[in-house]
Amino acid sequence: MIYQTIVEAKKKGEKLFAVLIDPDKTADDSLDKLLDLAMSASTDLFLVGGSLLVHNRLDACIRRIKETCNIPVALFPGSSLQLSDRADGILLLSLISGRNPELLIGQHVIAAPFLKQSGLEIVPTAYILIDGGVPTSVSYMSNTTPIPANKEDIALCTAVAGEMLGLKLTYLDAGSGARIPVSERMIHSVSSAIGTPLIVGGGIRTPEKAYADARAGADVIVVGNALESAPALLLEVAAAVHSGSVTKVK
Ligand code: 1GP
Repeated sequence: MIYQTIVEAKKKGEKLFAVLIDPDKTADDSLDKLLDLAMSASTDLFLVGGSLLVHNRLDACIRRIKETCNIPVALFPGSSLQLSDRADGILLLSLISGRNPELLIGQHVIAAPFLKQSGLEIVPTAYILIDGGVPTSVSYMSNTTPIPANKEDIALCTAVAGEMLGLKLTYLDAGSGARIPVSERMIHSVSSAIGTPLIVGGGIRTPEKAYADARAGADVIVVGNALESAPALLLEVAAAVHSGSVTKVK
C-alpha cells in the first residue's frame, strides 16, 4: 500500500526517495539502467507520468518496471489520458494552487469510471505548484499560475486548505526541470502546518539539496529530470535522502 508506507515512514521519521519516470524520455535501454540503479539505491517509489505524453509508452514502461523489480509504481498523471491499471496506485492530483476547474474536478470526473474498476490504490493528493524560475511544462499545460517562490504564507494556507478538504498527501512541485527548486524555508513552513505527508520535487539536482529538503520537513523527495542526463546521480541522491531520516523519540 503506497499511502500506508508513506504514513508509516513519516511516523518513524524515515525519509523516502522517489524517482519520476517520464515514459517519453526514457528509452528501453536507459530505463533498464535506471531500474538497476533504483534497485541498488533502495528507491522507495516510482512516479510515472508527464505533463504531455506523445509516444504511447506508458503501459510498456510500467510493464517493464513491474517485470524488473518490486518497487511500487504510482501514476503521476498530467491528464486523464495517462491512466494504466498496470500501476499499483495513482496520485489523484487536485491542482489546488491553480484555479482551473478541469484540474480541480473536471478530469477526475472523466477518470472516475476507469479508476473505480481499475483496482488502483487511489491517493488523493493536494498538488501545489511553486514558481521554479522558468516557465515549466506543467504550468503551461495546466493553464495555471504557480505560487511565487517567496510566498510561504500562500503555500501554507493552500496546503492547510487541501488538508482540510481531506486530501491525504501534499505535493509541493517547482515543476520538472525547474531552475530554482522549492526553498527549504517554504518546505519548513508547509510541513510545520500540516499533519499529512509532504512530497517535494522539481529541479532537485544534488544530494545536498535533497538532504536539506528532507531535513526541512519533506517526507518524500522526487527526482526525475536530473537523472535523464546523469542516471548515476540516483545513488547519491537516494543515499542523501535516506540519511536525512530523523530518529523520533517517543
Ligand atoms: C516534477 O517534481 C517532479 O513534477 C520532479 O521534478 O524532473 O525536475 O526532478 P524534476
